[in-house]
Amino acid sequence: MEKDQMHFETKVMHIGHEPDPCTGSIATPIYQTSTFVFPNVDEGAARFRGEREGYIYTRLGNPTVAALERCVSALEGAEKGLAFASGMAAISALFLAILKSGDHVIADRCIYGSTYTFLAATLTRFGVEVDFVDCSDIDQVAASLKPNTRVIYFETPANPMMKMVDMEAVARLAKPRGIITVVDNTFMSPYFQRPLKWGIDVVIHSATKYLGGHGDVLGGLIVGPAELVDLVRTTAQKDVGGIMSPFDAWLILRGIKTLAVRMERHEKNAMQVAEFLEKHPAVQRVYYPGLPSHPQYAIGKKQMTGFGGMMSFELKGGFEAGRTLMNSVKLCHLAVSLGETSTLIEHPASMTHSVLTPEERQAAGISEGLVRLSVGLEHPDDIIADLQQGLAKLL
Ligand code: LCS
Repeated sequence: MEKDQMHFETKVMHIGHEPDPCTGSIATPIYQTSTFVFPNVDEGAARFRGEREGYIYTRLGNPTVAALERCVSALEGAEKGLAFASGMAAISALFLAILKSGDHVIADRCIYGSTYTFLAATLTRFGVEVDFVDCSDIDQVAASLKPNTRVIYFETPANPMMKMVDMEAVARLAKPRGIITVVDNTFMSPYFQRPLKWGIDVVIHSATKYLGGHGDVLGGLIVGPAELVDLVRTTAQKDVGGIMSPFDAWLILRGIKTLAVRMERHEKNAMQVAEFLEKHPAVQRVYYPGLPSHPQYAIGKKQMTGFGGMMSFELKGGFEAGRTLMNSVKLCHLAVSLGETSTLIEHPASMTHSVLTPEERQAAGISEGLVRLSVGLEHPDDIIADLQQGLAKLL
């Protein structure tokens, strides 16, 4: 069967997981090596010139890492992929590779804290202009365009407000102007959302989350057009060096085999938890893409095939109520990160988004009392029972 004809559930197990041609090993071997022996000087030189295929040195490419890159790029429907030590290594390398002093970036205000500070504090030191807007309002994006705009960057759904952005509308604005659109697809994974299908140029993943899926590894990926991915590989990745280790690539490849079944269950559990929270008298507001009360519910339905396992919520008692809840849960772990087997609960204002100023958080819609939940794969009744005993203390 041609690989591009396979269903998603088949691709996760067969692309990047081809039996090893040398030994028949059904599990992808971990090529735990720093360097590769050349048969002779001419071959080594040809590989360095890029004239001949073949491995040189693990910072420049490794077979286990390449297997993961093939797998994720196929899942997203992209030409090529590139793996990094973390999501932040992927994001920073992409920007370093494609921007120069004097370029302008439009980014959503509501994004992961370190992505925000990389754009707001680091890139601006090198003469890049950055405007933060609400990308779910296409008129704001259009009004921020400048002749030197090079990139439009956003997350959908966004961390932590679960705000969704109409990818097709943004791509329509960007394409004729030659602006590169970049979407962080960490929250949905390619199982529920494939941004390239809507005209987006580049997709980012923190593979630490749903792709790895088990809370035991950090990683990041960029997927997109071959020319752009090759540019990142031969510049920012080669020279800055934030590469993924072969063992970490192997762990993520192993996790990806169950991506489809995990995402289905994350979503099923999350829907039940969201419905429970929305009805609870101590809860003010729930932000979950699968609830019809979500302000961008229609956009989510259009561009996603499911709603995922992430949500956030406000309690009527504000921050103090949130503190009581987070200190009272026994099954849910009080921890950052997301998209792993166990349910995680955290407080964005003092944790994942504490690097934003209170004014920046307010502009992004992140209240001081917001609580974020990554719904895991436990039995949903147990997750709900744990939240219920914590919420009971607020009544
Ligand atoms: N993109 C998104 C949407 C993220 O949520 C994160 C990390 C990153 C990129 C960066 O990936 P990393 O370098 O950690 O692999 N988000 C985290 C969070 O919400 N809690 O802890 C980390």
